[in-house]
Amino acid sequence: MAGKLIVISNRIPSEAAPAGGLVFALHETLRKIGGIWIGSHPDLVEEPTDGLSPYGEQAQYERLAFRLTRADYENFYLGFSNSVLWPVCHRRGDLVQLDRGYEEGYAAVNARLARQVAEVAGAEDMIWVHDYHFFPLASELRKTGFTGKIGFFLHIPFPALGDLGALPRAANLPQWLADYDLVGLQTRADVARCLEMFRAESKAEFMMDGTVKCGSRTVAVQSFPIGIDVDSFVKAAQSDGQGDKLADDMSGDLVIGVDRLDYSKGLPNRFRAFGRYLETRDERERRVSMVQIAPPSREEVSAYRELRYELEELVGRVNGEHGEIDWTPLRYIHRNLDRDLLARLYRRARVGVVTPFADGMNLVAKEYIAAQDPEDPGVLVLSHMAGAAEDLTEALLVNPYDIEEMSEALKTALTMPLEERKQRYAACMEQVRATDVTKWSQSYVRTLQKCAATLVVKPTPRVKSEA
Ligand code: ADQ
Repeated sequence: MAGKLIVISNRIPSEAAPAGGLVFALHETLRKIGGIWIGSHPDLVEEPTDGLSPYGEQAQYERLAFRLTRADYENFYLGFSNSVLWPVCHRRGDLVQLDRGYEEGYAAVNARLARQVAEVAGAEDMIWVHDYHFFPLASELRKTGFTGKIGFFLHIPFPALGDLGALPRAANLPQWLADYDLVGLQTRADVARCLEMFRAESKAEFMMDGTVKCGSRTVAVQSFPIGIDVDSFVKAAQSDGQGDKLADDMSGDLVIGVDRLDYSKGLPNRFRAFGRYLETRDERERRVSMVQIAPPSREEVSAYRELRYELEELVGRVNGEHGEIDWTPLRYIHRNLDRDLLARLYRRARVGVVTPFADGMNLVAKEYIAAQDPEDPGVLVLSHMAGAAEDLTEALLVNPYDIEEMSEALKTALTMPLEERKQRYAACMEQVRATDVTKWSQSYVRTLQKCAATLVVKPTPRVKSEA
């Protein structure tokens, strides 16, 4: 690669070798080829500050942070990113909260960040932007005169055309995306929705090579299903360690769910389905306990607080109706667990339940599979609406709106013969390996490198301000 790779994501870890997942993949990519990782500093400031500053470990590549003010956090992060874009992408138009302040905050942070990135980016460099917080970043970078390659990867579902109508007029998604060279999405279904959006755009033309020309720019749209760091997860699941007490304390067979506390994850229906399963189960069968690990997130947004109350009430109802003195059927734990402990819990669980209404991919589904003992694997019950379902077709696929179907799937999973469990596990594991996160990042970077230089208009000269 002639220039350096610059990765931009909202979060940036401070430590040298973060464990697992996306953060691991980006770290490994940068460690091998060098470059810069830019993300937001976790501490808010009162006034906007210019320039990026070094953040955390600087060993094999540079880490730089931009600063968000308290107002940016409200308007850009909680507001436009998480109260407009997140619900639109997760088919929850009813939860969208439009506010001119949110729009202005989102535009201002993206414009400011673009100016700061332009300070450190050379024409030969390649920029890889992550997620919905930064849809307009390429447009803003182009305004500064940056002519190098810019790629985007959306971790969450691409919205359906009908849902895009909930976005304010100023949110020009087709143009924002056309200013990238490569738009990476999780699944083939996401690509289809993105192309549908361009099809509805009068300026867009579909080229012979599959790219989309929109105004003066051409963009490639492809799916790159993200995965996990498979080998390290397999190893973690086999590790010895403290903390398995949680599983030991649970009666009978274990069903596990692990999700950020988010309305897209379908938790209330999952709890209802487990309650329904308990209602219909034969009392003489072995007891089944479910543990749901759900660390709170974005609690400043009202929809998230309301979800928490709803879940607490449901847990009380399920345990009240079905619990015994020596048995709490549903445990609901509100905190982050150590990754190795999580992996061991997955391995102990007879069933993993992943039942979102919408999810870009869902790494928990892949982690659950990777953690299983190939000789005695558990069964994954997976919503067909999670991105992961596109490839994990041998999981027990369910409709997350259908409580009865999910309750029956729990029963099927809990009574599945060993041979069928092994066969389903092997098919899923093959897919989990095929989408290992290192392959994912390598494949994205290679594709971006190969993207033709597509800038058709002559750029305005880049103004480099004094460092
Ligand atoms: P998320 O919505 O955060 O990610 P997911 O893909 O499931 O969803 O990843 C969550 C990660 O957090 C997993 O690695 C999981 O192990 C971990 N985690 C969850 N609860 C935990 C807990 N209590 N303790 C410790 N770890 C916990 C977004 C998109 C997804 C997409 C990913 C990656 O919404 O659809 O798969 O990005 O692109």
